[in-house]
Amino acid sequence: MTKRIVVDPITRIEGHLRIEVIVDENNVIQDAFSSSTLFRGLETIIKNRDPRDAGFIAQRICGVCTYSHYKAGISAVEDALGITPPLNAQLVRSLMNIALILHDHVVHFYTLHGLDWCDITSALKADPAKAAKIAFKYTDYPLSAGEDELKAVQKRVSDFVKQGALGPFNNGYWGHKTYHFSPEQNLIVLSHYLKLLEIQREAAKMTAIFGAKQPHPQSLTVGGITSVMDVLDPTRLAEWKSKFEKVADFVNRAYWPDLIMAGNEFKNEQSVTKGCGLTNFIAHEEILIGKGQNLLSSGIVLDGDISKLIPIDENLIKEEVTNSWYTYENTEETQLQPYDGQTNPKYTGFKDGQSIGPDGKLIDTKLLDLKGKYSWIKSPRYDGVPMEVGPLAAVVVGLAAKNPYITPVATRFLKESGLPLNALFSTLGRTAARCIEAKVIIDNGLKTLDALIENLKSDKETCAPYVIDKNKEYKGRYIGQVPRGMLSHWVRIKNGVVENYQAVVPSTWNAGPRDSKGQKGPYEMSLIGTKIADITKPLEIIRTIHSFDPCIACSVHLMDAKGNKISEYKVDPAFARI
Ligand code: NFE
Ligand code: MG
Repeated sequence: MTKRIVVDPITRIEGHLRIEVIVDENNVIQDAFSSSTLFRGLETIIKNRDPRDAGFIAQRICGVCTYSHYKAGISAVEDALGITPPLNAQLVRSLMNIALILHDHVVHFYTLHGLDWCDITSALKADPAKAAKIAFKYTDYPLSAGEDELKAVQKRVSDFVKQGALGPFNNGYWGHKTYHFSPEQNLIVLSHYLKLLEIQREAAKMTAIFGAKQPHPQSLTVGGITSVMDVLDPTRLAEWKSKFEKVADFVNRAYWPDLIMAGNEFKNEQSVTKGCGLTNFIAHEEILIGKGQNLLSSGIVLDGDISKLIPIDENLIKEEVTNSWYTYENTEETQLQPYDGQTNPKYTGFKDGQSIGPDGKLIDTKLLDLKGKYSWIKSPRYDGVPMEVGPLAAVVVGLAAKNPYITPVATRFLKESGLPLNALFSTLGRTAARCIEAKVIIDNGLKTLDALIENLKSDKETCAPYVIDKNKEYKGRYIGQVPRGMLSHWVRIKNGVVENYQAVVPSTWNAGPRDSKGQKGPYEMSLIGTKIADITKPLEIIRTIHSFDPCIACSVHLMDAKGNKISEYKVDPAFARI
């Protein structure tokens, strides 16, 4: 007999995500459903506004990758108006993107995902002297892993635990059999978990140097940038560089070795190595390091075949809403290209049913309507096919493109962790790919700063002039790569205002529900075949979903523009998991 497991909400992510899976009598996942239960509305708000404001409003799509949507909104309007921003502006935008991606990746692995790999309670039993020695196995210069530092970490956390208030560590599945680090290895990761709190501040400041603040920077404008005084001030450039070096040091001496250790210790854990299910990947070039030169590559890899790199035809990017709480009106099409995309909500609710309760017994509850609409997220498709986006896609596409920056780093990772190439197509590979991408960026990010300094010697331009002709119609888009994968914004301008605006966001690609052909999205496919060791503690589901770094605010980007109450939600703590 099959049983339904519900995890709602998945925490340590942005937004509200519900996962329902169906397991067989051996607790192996047979089917999976990804649902956003959050409703917002930014695409609609941008309509009828001045196009120069689109980026400012679009960045409110998210509180995490605010800058991604800001840059995308500004760039889409520039594309529509035929504006090329000066090289200085392009390079400064790239410095901000570097800062955001590095910030997101380290925060993701430690704050959001780390406790899926690291068992805090085990770390408290570790021998710090032994742990300090073990740290040298993974790097010649371990960070925050000296014996005294590790003792202090242990004391700090055990004092906290003794108070009986576990705080951020409450409700964890400590002792779960799919944790594979030794107590000493857990202590090393725990030490980095705490150290990261300092490092993430430095990374956030890197964006603020050229953005005035972070989150929600303010210095991009259609045509260029406004942070001219910062760009012309050598001390500001040096400040960015010194913070970059601190983050780079953390990536080299903590993040990279910890992921090598995870590769070593989890390589036989079925729930993280069993394969993605869906092995279609799409990624876009990004991270300008010099005029016309990007660190990351564009393209598509189908069925995990990295011997073939397929170029992207952007007309084939479409979204459908068959299983999403929307309708398409005045059209026969099931999928719409984003220039003509629609955002019309149609909520159909939940169904009565039974699922596994926290004690393993069946309980009556509200469940997703598996035959109907079940998510606020749309289903993006490329040429009708679902695709995974994100750092794993960037690495896979980079390998297919023989990208000279990505290939050696990915190869080194596989060698040091002892994993075969096909191990990349898994939860473990997805988590590793984020670290590989971070390493590619820290190895090359200063090229962008050097290119800016060099260009400033002969060119001080920061903004291109332009006019908006109210009698003309325009359309344009931005397609690029942001922390969670390929992002595109699409705008039509008419009568001097935005006529239509659509964002097709990384987490939408990954978290979207089935389409009219029954093709499942990447989250759903990645769970099928996973064996759950204990159905009352579905850590395997959480670990795999966290490996995508979900951002549900981004993927829905819908709300009532007038601030009206649309619906009321009550979260049942019985289903919430850290
Ligand atoms: Ni809200 Fe985002 C990123 C964008 S969404 S975090 O990265 O765009 O997946
Ligand atoms: Mg959208």
